[in-house]
Amino acid sequence: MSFRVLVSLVAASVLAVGTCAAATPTRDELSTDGDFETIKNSAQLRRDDEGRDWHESRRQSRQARELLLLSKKSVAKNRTQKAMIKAHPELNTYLSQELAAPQEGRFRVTFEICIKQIRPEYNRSAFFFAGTSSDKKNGPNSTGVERFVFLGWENGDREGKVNLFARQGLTGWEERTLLAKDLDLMTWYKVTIDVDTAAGTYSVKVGTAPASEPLAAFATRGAAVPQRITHISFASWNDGAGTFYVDNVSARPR
Ligand SMILES: [Ca+2]
Repeated sequence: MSFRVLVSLVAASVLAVGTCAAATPTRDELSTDGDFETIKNSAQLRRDDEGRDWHESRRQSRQARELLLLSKKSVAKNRTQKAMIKAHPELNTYLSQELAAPQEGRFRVTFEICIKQIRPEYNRSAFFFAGTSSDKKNGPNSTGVERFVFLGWENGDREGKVNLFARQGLTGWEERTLLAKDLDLMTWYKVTIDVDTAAGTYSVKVGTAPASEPLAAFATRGAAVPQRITHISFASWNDGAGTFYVDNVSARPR
């Protein structure tokens, strides 16, 4: 097994997010309700309302959809509202949103994430995707051909630690690229992703650590990488189950 560590990050250099101020919406914002503050309850968060909004997009079953929750309690010092996805070893749950316009060039996505648990069976979860909804089934980012940015988390070597990884090009799980090692469970981290759709690359930064070198967009054999990015998604899978929180999501042109 060989995985490349692109940036030699030590946990200490990755500053965790202390407090979570509400994101200030701007005219340029490609996403909406990034701070989850105006969402009333879990039912509203899951529902795909008129216009662009957060919703559970995989629609596997009622039970699967109910694993997406609006959390109002204090989580690792974040007392504001946030989204939560709960692990289930047989179910898939997606929190997705359509961007204000398809992105064919350069844009940036930022979010804060707090991992509670990555289940050990597959040792991967809390996925983030930027991609499309091209196959018209199971919602955006549900199959490989729809994915451009492909990030996930796995348990670290030591109890309570997690690693952030990317899957580049046609690589399998074993050839994943480690982006940050030995971060802490139940700690908020800010992740910044600079996408260059036309170039087929993106870079990832955690906290104030240096950005990774350009990563290749995810690819599937015999299919083109998405040329227009229309959706962002967070997910837990039946074969990659985890419990995690997300807050202060923003997508903007750059
Ligand atoms: Ca919030």
